[in-house]
Amino acid sequence: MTNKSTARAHTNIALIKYWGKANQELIIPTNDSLSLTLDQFYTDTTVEFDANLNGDQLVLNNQLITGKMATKTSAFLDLIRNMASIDTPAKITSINHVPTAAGLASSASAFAALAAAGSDAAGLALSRTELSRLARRGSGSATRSIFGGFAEWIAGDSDANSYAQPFQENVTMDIQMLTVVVDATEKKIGSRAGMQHALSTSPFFKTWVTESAKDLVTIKEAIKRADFATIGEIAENNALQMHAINLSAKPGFTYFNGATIQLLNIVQELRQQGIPAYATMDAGPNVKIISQSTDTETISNAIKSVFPTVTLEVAKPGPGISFLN
Ligand code: 2P0
Repeated sequence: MTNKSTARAHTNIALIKYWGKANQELIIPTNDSLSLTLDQFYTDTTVEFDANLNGDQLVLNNQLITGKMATKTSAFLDLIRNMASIDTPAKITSINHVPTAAGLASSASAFAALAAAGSDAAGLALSRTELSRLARRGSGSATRSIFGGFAEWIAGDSDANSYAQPFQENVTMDIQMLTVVVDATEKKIGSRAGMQHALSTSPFFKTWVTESAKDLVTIKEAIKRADFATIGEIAENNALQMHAINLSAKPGFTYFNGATIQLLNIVQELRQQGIPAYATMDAGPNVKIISQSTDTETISNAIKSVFPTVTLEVAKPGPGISFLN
């Protein structure tokens, strides 16, 4: 048995959002979702099982980590240890190439890389479907990061049938995410608490689930025919619907700040000028602009005229999980 393995996983941004859990312990979502894996942002993780250790050891970006994150990582490794019938502690070394200032969630790439490296180091030869199921137990969005390009998470209704599958791994159309970082501070309401509160209290939650199912059908057809405008329209509207669920919760809340609204206006104005640009937002105020490479400069200039010091990052479709052994 090899006892050490290194894996790389890229982040993903959902075009049809996952927002709500039917089962909180197993992380079974209330609706299917669809995302684009990105090339620019990824996590490299090495797991080494070592009987000489007193307990698990987590080193993230060259820093020894204790507390909540370390506990969550050990709990996740316990799933792997149970599957492999071992009880050996492990050293987990992880480098996050998701710049903290990018305001992009790193839990997707983090748990996808940990699932792959951990299971491989434990001698489990998991299929990508099995890896996707395992990654899901760490963080819902991680289930989609096993695959490259456009990936679809089938909600399912049990641990066995809730996993992602590739929808289109090799993306040939011109599509990118231009990330606008307006706020790099940690969110006040984590996605786990936010989505559960919205599910329990928004009177529109059921509508969110049914509308997302329709959006998924439309966007998949649009992806197949490389219809950029329809992909963008559906994705922007789906994101706004997700955020409307939060506003309509009791009490209502939002991840938006003033800059988010300003950026939404800029994107709308760009469209009025004939530039196909569409916005999507996750559990934070930063805006990801779904756009085409030919328009990067025009869009960047429009943003910089209002936010001169803002950080912009461009990411293209990226690959699924890989091993660096
Ligand atoms: C998504 N997000 O589909 C949605 C849209 C944020 C907004 O998945 O509780 O960190 O660990 O399953 O995956 C972020 O939530 O939540 C997320 P958990 P996760 O990408």
